[in-house]
Amino acid sequence: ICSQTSQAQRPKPNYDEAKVPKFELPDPLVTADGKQVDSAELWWKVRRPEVLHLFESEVYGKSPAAPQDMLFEVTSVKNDALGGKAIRKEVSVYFSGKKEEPRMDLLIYLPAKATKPVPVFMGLNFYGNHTITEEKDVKLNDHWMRANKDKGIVDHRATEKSRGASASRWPIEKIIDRGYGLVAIYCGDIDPDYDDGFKNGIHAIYNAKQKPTPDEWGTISAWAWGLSRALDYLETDKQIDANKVAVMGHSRLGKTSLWAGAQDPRFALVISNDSGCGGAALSRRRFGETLNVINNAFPHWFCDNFNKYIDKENKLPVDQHMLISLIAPRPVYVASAEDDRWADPKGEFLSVKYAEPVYELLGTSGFGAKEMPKVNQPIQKQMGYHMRTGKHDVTDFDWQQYLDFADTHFKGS
Ligand code: GTR
Repeated sequence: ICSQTSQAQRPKPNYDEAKVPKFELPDPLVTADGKQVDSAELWWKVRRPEVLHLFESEVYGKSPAAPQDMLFEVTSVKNDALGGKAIRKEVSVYFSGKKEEPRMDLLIYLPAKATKPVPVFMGLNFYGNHTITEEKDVKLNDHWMRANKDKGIVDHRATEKSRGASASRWPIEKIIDRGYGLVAIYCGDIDPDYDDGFKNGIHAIYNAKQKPTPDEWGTISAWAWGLSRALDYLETDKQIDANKVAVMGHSRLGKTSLWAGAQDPRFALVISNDSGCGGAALSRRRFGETLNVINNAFPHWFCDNFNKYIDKENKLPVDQHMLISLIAPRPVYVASAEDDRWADPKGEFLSVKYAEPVYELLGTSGFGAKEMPKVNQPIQKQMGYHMRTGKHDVTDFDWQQYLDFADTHFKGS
């Protein structure tokens, strides 16, 4: 990675709306050769593949196809989890088809009283599946983790102290009570979150001989790829309705849920919680975190080509509203938090708004909002948005909206 700048050289983030530069966004509905996209057919045949390719080659990097022979192993089933209201399963996914690393573990909670396959939320987490639940008999993750004493991570490994450390972000019982399942995966099972030159995680299989080229997958693409592999498993699980999988992620993992949903049309609903720069926020606004900051702090997240646009956002052939447009016509929900200015709430709102023409072209109810709504006033049509009070986090308020949104789109209420 060529353009690392030292801490001292890095510009201060801008939080002043008056200092947001003037910019013109690329039009999701104009093809590379200047044709107006005025039909669904032109969108599907020409423009959508163009936009998808640009995100692959210039932003996140292209991922390989699914492996031929993955191995799924159910390692535990508990029929009376959560005091009897849930069925809990753990499933290991072996990417090479053999019982060897890299391996990704799924933790699955399903409503015990379900009489037919259930819709599920699926989401990556930061410190292992055992951190999302208070249940003590869930397997403790055995892979590398980022340092975090508060979360009980010692020498880059989870300890018993880390059990339940992120439970506030995953209201499992509420999700179950509303008739949904939850599928959890630790992102580092797929690719550990540090810049190791693409030697570990899933990159170890595909990039053993050669590191990714400038247009090939970084870590966000690897995580998104892993989500699709988890969906491959869900398609084999008779207790789950694989046509109703909502992919949800927070922050860097919200960037990932958007990219996963953009690439893989099997994700029926997509949720981005406080995803910010490289997620839902428009790069051209340069508000809060910028391309300069993110590519220097996390050089492994994006493909190397993304560095070309540092401080040259106007040269980007896409902006993040076009990422959202790739999800059309499927329901998409973007959430911001008022105090999370680093993630640029307004830029996140505008991405939804500027993706709306594609949702309209494809005949959906779109978004409908011209101006940013007041705090804690969700907008929910085919596209959803809210800015809640509070900081960068996932709260019960956020989940309340996601559950309501899923009810509308999955249950028709
Ligand atoms: C920050 C990063 C953000 C966001 C966040 C997170 O350090 O600048 O882009 O991804 O981490 O994932 O919590």
